[in-house]
Amino acid sequence: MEGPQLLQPFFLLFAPLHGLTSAMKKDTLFKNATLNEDFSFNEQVAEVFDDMLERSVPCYRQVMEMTAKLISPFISDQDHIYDLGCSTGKPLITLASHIGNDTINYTGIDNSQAMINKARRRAELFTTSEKINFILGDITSAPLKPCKVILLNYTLQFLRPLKRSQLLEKTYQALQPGGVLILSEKTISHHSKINRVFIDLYFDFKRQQGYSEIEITKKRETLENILIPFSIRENLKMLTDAGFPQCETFFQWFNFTSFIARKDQC
Ligand code: GEK
Repeated sequence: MEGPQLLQPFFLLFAPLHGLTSAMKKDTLFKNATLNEDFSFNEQVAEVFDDMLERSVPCYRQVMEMTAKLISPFISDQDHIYDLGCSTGKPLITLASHIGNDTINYTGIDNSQAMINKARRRAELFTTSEKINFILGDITSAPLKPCKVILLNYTLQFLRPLKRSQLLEKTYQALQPGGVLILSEKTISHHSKINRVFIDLYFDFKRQQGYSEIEITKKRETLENILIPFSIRENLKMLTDAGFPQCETFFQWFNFTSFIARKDQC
């Protein structure tokens, strides 16, 4: 996926993105045991966010690469791709370089000013494209133009349940016939023992990523009432209820799952 043959003239400036990755600022936010503030996607979080995500979301890069492969057959020239909850813009900019089609329009939306500032800076540094835009806005109320792909990765889980269904309905309405929604979420199992084992394996993963016990505990406590995961079944039901007739999971790592939902071609 990362060979130079994928780079189109339009994205030639993408090449140093790997350099940027290696210069990512390390996430040590929860090292300080006295940190008691409510979690928000502020300047401090945006600063270390790329490192935080790669060390907190198992197989994050693989899911991004799978997403690029998966959506390619569904898009054609001039299509529009959205990333809702785009954070620092890395997924959308990476995706654009993988797709390598300079007629596609990309829009990232996030309600954190710090994230959008970072995404815009990244776009200036790593692309020459005027077709990648980052908008500050609430994804639950921002209007969406007709589009072929919507990414909604690790963000729906932060919305209240009613808002989740409404947002999925909105994505269904915005997608053109044959368009796809890519949804990735932290998930739970309704079987308590299996759920416990999944969570323990996730904490092992975080330890392997270099997070200490205190960091893991602090982050879990901080996110407890903010990030509320649903099960795979509940997510699939929400997608079906929102109107999507075609839904599949395409990736699962214990308590992390990615889905594809497609609108009929008509
Ligand atoms: C990735 N998708 O790298 N409106 C707009 N943005 C929101 C809202 C909202 N209502 N609620 C939360 N956000 C990315 C990762 S991170 C996941 C997404 C995580 C934004 C929030 O500001 C943050 O940038 C993002 O959703 C969630 O694939 O932090 O675990």
